[in-house]
Amino acid sequence: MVISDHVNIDQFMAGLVRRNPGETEFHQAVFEVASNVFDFIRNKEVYHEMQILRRIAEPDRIISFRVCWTDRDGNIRVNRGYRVQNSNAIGPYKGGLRFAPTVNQSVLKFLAFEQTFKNSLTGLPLGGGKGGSDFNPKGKTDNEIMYFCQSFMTELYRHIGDDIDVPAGDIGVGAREIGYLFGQYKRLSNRFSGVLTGKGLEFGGSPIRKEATGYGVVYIMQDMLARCNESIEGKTCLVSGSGNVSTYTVEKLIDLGGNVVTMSDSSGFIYDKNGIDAGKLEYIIDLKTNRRGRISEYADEYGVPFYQNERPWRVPGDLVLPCATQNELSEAEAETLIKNGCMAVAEGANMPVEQEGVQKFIDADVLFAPSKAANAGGVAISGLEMTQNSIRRTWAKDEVHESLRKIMHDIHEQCVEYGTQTGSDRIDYVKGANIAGFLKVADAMVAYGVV
Ligand code: NDP
Ligand code: 2IT
Repeated sequence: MVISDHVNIDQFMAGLVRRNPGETEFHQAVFEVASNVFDFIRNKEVYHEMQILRRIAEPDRIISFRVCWTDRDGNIRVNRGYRVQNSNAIGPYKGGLRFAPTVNQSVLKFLAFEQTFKNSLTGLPLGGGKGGSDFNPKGKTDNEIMYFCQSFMTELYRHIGDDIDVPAGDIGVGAREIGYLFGQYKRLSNRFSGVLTGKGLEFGGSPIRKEATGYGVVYIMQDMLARCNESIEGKTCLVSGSGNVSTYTVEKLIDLGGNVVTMSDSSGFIYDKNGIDAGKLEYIIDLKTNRRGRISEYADEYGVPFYQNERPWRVPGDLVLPCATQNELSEAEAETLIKNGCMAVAEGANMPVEQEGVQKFIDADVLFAPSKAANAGGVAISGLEMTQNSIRRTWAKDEVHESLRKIMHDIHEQCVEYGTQTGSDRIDYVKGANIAGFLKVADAMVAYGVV
């Protein structure tokens, strides 16, 4: 007799919630995938028999560890570090590290779960993982950051490796942190290997990696619009965040003729109705990466309004690109954006739009590229960085950039293939990305048997 998981989605979710109490972000991410996949596999017995979804939603392992370090005043500080290794069905675990006080197991499990499908969509041999710490980098000196990174890596290094698990950056982890982490890995292991991505160009980094996520978000937006005979040129664009993903999203939007009027950080947003141009963006990059300043300084510099503790979504705009963090755009804000005439959304951050908000956009026929498709350009170029490291050469910038463009286009096409609605030419990109991402991982798992 076949014992299958022929349960309905409510029963499936009830079990997941019971096994993972209080992990609301994780529940949200699994529900989003499961609601599409359940429908798709209704008549595909093998995925039920092998309990594929149940198994992908249980991480291979979660490593949690103490990170001690000493601050500038000599106080001993204790943080918690994690690595969630979700699935290595199609390649080594791969995904970023996040340093932020909001980090907890639920957030990292949602991110590792999402990463598994995102990485599959890239077409590269990459499994899914995520890690980080509740360490708050804000206001810390360079030395404090370095000591923290060294202590964090002193535990993490025994769990990672170029064929095992390859971390990268995420919120609060950029070029500076990757440098410190890689330096410590090299010191502890006495190996120079591609164990982290997003490295400096001098020590194995890839051209275009720092730009890749943001450029990729705009490329998928461009492809969605092109399918409807539209373009970015002349459109008013609302962007949130002012970190790595946001800045290169804005750079590419400007390049393609978009008029970007908002950017933000966790303290509020600026509204520049004349548009952020290349010169103003240079100011933001210097402000954020070199001076580690706040977006409110832009308002002083250019004489535009700054709205403290507010998010940009009440500003009217055509294209919406949330690039800061999860659940930063609510259902009510989605309704406001729709009322104000927005035509397309591309999620630069991971799961920035709340579940009910996503449904509002889809129901209103707003083009909607979900994060696992829209922001996959970053990890895709990380995958190419791993390839360059293992063959010990660096490809030219143009070559890598062309690969990014092609990978994003392929992701768009996979969404079209699996997200086309019967009897309509509308594409449900959420459904398309979930199913296309699921299939490759699921088929690999079927091939391995019960492991
Ligand atoms: P950064 O640390 O470079 O920038 C994060 C930005 O988001 C900052 O402006 C930050 O403001 C803002 N932000 C962070 N937390 C909050 C919050 N709770 N509320 C409002 N604003 C907030 O990170 P990234 O740009 O790398 O990452 C941004 C998003 O993109 C994340 O969701 C990440 O998972 C995702 N992503 C990143 C990739 C990458 O390659 N880096 C790849 C794919 C996805 P402040 O400075 O005030 O904290
Ligand atoms: O969410 C993400 O895709 C990332 N933070 C990038 C992961 C990576 O390994 O480059």
